[in-house]
Amino acid sequence: MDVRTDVINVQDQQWREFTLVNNNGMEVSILNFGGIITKILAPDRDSKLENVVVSFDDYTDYLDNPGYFGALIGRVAGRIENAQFEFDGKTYTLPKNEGVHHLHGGEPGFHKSIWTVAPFENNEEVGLTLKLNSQDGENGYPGNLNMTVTYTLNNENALSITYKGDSDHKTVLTTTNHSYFNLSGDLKSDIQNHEIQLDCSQFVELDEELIPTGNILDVDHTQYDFRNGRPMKDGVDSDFKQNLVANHGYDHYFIFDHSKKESAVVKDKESGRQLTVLTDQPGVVMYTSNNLPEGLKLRERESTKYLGLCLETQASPASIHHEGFPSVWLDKGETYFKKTTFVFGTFE
Ligand code: FUC
Repeated sequence: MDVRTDVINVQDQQWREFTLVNNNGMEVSILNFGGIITKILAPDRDSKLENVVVSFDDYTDYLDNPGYFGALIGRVAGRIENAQFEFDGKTYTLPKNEGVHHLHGGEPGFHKSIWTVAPFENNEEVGLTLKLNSQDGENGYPGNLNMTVTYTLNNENALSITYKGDSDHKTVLTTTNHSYFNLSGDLKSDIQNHEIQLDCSQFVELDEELIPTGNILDVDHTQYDFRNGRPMKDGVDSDFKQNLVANHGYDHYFIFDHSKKESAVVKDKESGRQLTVLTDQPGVVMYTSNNLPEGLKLRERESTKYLGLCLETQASPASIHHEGFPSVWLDKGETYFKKTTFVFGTFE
């Protein structure tokens, strides 16, 4: 196992890229800018290592990165309705960076911050510790927040991400990683034939602006029932209102039943790659890149719709305005601790 370090010059900035390598030759590359995962080399059923995430060819494009490729997201992943919230008689106003709403922590959020990174290695794994202090009032959020994110890779081809945070004031926090997975390898095909299994019997209804209506719907008899596996394209071809609202696909928060060890399993028959997601988060936003612009210059090719699958494990920002949703509130002095593991396996 090993950690390689490279220096990347991007305009007037100097970034570092760290590459975690395990004994199977699997590699995960991560930038100190945004904690962005720029590459994951994972084996197909013939042990061929290929990239399984969407990434830019020219790293300068990460300065803009409107799709949040590979990035750490915070303080609050997802949309905060009308970019404001209230507690203790005070209204907190956040930047409106999507219409009248606030998306993915605002600009620059965790995804455009330079994190302090330290590599480490032990008998079981190689990893990185990333640290960031977010000041009281930054992007409108209350409280000084100390964040530590840890990426580890072991010899079982498991990439784990742990998120730890605490604040000196009551605040809101739910973090995630915004990687777009594509198990075909080197973006050979889009993800429409990826088969996805989710341990979820409920999902959150969205309005036309992708804001939760406050209703939680049952997946029964809909294209949202992934409990026994379903190809992603079912949501593309569907005329179910929720799929239409998401621009022909999925962009929804699913609530985990946590009835199984595996919260999500994604399979690509062609390559034989399988991605298993284990998490202690209460749910996941499954986004099938329905709004990915065409023609972006990616590492292997130009972008097209449905090129990546995001599995954004997190709580629900709808909890700020509605009862009964997995909460994003963090009390003063409380420790936020969450872990998600992505295991890259194969099947015959
Ligand atoms: C996901 C989606 C959004 C958005 C963004 C880039 O998290 O929920 O709709 O397009 O990614």
